Amino acid sequence: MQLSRAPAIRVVSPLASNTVSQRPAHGSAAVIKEITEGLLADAAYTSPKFLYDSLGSKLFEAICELPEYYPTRTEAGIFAAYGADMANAIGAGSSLIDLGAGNCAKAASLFPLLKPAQYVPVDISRDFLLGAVAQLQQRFPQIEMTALGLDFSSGFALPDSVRGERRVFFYPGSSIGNFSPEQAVSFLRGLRANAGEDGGLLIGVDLIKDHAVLDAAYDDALGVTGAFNLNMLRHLNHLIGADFDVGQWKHVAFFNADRSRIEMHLEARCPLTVSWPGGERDFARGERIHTEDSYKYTRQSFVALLEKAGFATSRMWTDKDGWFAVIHARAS
Ligand code: AVI
Repeated sequence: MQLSRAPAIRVVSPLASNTVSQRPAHGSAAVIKEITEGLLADAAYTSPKFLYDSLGSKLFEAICELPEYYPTRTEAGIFAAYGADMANAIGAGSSLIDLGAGNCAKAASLFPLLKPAQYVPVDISRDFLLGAVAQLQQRFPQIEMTALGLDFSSGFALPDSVRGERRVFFYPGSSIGNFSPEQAVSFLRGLRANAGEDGGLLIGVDLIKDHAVLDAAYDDALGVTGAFNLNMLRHLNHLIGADFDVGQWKHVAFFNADRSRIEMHLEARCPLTVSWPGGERDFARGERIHTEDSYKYTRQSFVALLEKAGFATSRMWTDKDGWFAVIHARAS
């Protein structure tokens, strides 16, 4: 239960108090400002992007292996069963732009069917991408490859090195669910603008299902998702020089049916104070920091979202239980 009482927040000058943290901050000024604003808000929150430091990324990979976390294997099953159908819908010779490509494995498994003319993996970590692309280029020498290191979540324009015709955005993994529906529409509008008139989108979307299945996927028995969530506190300590004590917090995740989303929070186990250079906040026992939302859609509600963004749905493929959908949408 979330406690509703005025939060005890103090913004302090680093020089005016000897109670504030002496830890060094490693984040940029913009990152420190963003995190501080969230921690000092009445209902504290952080952006889910801070879940992904190097340990967080490894924990997310482990989540994808968990029996409870059905999205990864369900989507992989849909690609395996309907990849040829998808290739027919999209056609050979596209420029495949892979958003959040990571190790490029998902897209690469579709190359023999999709036969793109160009492959453009996009990820924040360009160095990581370059290693993966160098290996891929040897396996698929006929595909032109150009890696882009950028944060595409807040809008982007593609450089001239990306072919202008037949641009197909590839956005698997239901990452679209980590945007609010309003943010998702504006993100998809950005893709639509970059896709041009002959472009499209191949996207993975997690669907609403039995709430117990959803709850378990984000609160697994081994506690890997809990570790993933709690690890954010270590990352915040590094970025803003805070003194979060991970042992004082617990992972909370549940499906909020009214908002059609999984919510992840970190909840204070006892009354505590968190300090960092420039700020300090008291948390009551049971008070939470909201760390992530993962929106779940019906087929109809996601098609409506795509339409709002200027896409027309061409085909949709789902698993036999209707838990997950892969959609090909065309620029309408
Ligand atoms: C990356 N994203 C699609 C995952 C999700 O399911 O929302 C992140 C995640 N959070 C907890 N478990 C997985």
